[in-house]
Amino acid sequence: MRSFLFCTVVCCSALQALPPGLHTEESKVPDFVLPALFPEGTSAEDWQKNLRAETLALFEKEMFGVVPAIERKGTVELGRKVSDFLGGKALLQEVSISLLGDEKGPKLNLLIVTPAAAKGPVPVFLGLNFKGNHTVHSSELITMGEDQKAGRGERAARWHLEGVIDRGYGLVTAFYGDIDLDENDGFKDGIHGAAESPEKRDDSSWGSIAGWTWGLSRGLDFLETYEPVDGSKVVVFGHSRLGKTSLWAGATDERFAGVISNNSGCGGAALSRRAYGETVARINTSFPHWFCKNFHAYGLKEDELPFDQHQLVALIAPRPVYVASAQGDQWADPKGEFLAAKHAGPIYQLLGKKGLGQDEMPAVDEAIGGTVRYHLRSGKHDVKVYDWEQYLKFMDELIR
Ligand code: GTR
Repeated sequence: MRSFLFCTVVCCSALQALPPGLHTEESKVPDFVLPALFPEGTSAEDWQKNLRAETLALFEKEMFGVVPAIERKGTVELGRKVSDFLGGKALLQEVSISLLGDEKGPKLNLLIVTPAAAKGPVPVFLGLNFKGNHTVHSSELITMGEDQKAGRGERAARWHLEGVIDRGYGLVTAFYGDIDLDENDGFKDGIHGAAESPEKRDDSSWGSIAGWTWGLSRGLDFLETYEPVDGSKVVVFGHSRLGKTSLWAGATDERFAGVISNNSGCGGAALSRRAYGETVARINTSFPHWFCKNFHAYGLKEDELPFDQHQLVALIAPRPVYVASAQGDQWADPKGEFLAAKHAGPIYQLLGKKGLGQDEMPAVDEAIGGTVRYHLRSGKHDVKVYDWEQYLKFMDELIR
């Protein structure tokens, strides 16, 4: 009873803080019908050969935007190498990738940390960070990133670096602003402006999430050539807006062995049609640059979307995917995130894998699932040790 009362109080206070027109009340969720993943009678082969590509193309055109043809002549410069990092248990390598092979164009600065004791190439987590590589651990050996306002190790709690290394995995990260600054600047800066003149853009041109995603794939290009890493076991990870990005990266680049999407919310794993917490209208007002212009037309018209976010999760099949929510993150609609993971299940079954394996949301702090996994962590919008413990298990059981 006590915990029920507590939940009521939390929900009410979240509600008061919400902007007008938005809510976190289950009773206000409209009735909706989810678009079918595939027509009845579809075979695994039909999905792989045609339907998957058709679904992907819809998300491209109507939501994340189409990436222009970019001549990939990225050049790589090896930077700092430390063979006794973290007291000798890890190898650190920094790498700078000129994304367009042009000294003046954007550079993706990767921080790669792998276990020193590894007997061969290791599976890794690859994820963009919000504030610079130097924020993921307090060590002075990490080159200070672009955003020098952020302190060393400021975001260490979100990265669990030593725990990852101790378990035998690697961690690879880069500042997301290396690819495109998170600003609504008419796509003049970053990879968009460098790859294509802003005048050439149309309503289906790529937004920032597609830009970050494209950059992650360039990171993967390098990891495929870097000996300490097993390029066939790179799991793309992201939190919040970067959790939306990790889902899109897994959908667009099938070389990613798995996807982890932490508290991704609207435009990520949360079903748009629920319009609970952050809505399509709201996200396009607050962050008009994240998606393509076509997506803006679906504000308050979620029913007209030709897809919903369960289909984004389905695009990752048959590879492992983890969708994680937090109880105090009602803005991201935990139930909507759960439902997208659940309703992606039939694709996994079609391809011979197990989806979530249960229809009801699990209890708080209980991880569930087969190849599709889900949990609802207690606490706020964040990445905590509990989340990482589940992601390490996911690595052990589904990737390693
Ligand atoms: C919020 C936004 C969310 C989420 C989050 C984040 O302001 O409304 O969609 O992505 O930012 O990325 O931190």
